[in-house]
Amino acid sequence: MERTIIKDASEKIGQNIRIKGWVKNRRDHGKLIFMDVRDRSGVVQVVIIPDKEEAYEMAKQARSEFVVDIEGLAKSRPGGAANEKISTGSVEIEAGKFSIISATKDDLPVDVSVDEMNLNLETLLNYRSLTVRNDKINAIFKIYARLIQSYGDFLRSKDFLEIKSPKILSSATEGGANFFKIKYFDRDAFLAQSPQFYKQAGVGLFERVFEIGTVFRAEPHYTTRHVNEYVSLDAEMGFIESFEDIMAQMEKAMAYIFKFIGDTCQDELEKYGASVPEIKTIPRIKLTEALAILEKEFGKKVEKVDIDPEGERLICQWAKEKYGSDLIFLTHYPASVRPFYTMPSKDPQYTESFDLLFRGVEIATGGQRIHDFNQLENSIKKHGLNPKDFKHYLDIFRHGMPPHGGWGLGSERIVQKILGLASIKEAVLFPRDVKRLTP
Ligand code: AMO
Repeated sequence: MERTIIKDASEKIGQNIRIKGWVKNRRDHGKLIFMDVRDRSGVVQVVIIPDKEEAYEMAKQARSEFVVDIEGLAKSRPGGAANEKISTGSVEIEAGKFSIISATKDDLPVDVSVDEMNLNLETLLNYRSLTVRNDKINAIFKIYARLIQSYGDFLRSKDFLEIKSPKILSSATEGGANFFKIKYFDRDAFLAQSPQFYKQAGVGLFERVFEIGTVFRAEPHYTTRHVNEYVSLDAEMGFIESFEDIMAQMEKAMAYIFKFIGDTCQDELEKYGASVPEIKTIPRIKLTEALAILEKEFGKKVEKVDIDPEGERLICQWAKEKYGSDLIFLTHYPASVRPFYTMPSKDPQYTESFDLLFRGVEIATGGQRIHDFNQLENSIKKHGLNPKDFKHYLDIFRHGMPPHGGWGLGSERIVQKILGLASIKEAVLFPRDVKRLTP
């Protein structure tokens, strides 16, 4: 008999159906055995009665997380339809045949059948191949997948071409100290910190490009917002009038993504009591203004050049109170804290760049780039770097480049902030941090 996916069982009441999945839990009531069985689409209750002798003997051996194959009659579940909150829904299957496809090898280290596992982060991550089976943890990655899907869908609809750039590079893209050096045959190479140079090359080739790709950061920190390998959602577009065009495009992208997640992930969001913001406009203020607000409104002593994590949290709180917005753009970062490729403002102390903050955390950086060869070469020198080391990057600008810019958006931070997860690592299936290279 063909397999029925559990969510379709409700359309087959009165029929014999076959389901396959994992035993979520087993409850014995007198002579009856009840099991919740889970597949990719949902959970259904199965009842096994002693009269069906063979099935009953097999079911007696089954334990949580065994993989099973069950045939039986799909019946309307008393009270189930009336109470949609019953997690296993309105159907019950009365088993006629029961077989075990795969048993668990050892006792389970954690119980994944409960609504709230309340595990510490280490345990949650150490047993990833089991803990993600929990419905609430599983939901994180369904939302993550919708984020990736909607990001691509939006940019394709705006005529951006999807590209994939190399992650093994001959030099560190963004400079700084947070790059991983690797052995590449008989020489050294670096893992890409961002697709920055390649997406700019993409503008010269295709005008508008985007990339969804893994990047690597050798940040030796233990924070709730850094991992050493993350997926960056990048975009880059040509023929802009100013960096306002980029923020406008980004605003539309965020509005689309949040709406899509809201529309498609209601069940998943509910498990966290979470909601997505509804975006109309995202307020934009200069970084210098933000720093002044922090000083005036929160009495926060600030550095004159940049904003720290506490400042980001407070300025988001301010944006929420003043504009009712969960997001805010901070613009015109000082040239001293931006990479050499950033377009300077009329006042060259500042740049045509921005950060996007969401619920207290920076989720994106972007801006206009220098597109003139000579200006770029000078900027490289001004930053104390050697243009010879950037030969291939500079080549991009030899053959005609339009004014352009784009952004890099941290995918995991978005999901972390949508769901209110304590650590970004909860939003990564198999995260990498300073200590963690496994599982
Ligand atoms: P930046 O270095 O600010 O900019 O990175 C962009 C965004 O990537 C995310 N991010 C991280 N997420 C998790 N762990 C990390 N260690 C980590 N580091 C960064 C953040 C951040 O806002 N090339 C520029 C982008 C551009 O201008 O287009 C860049 O990479 O959400």
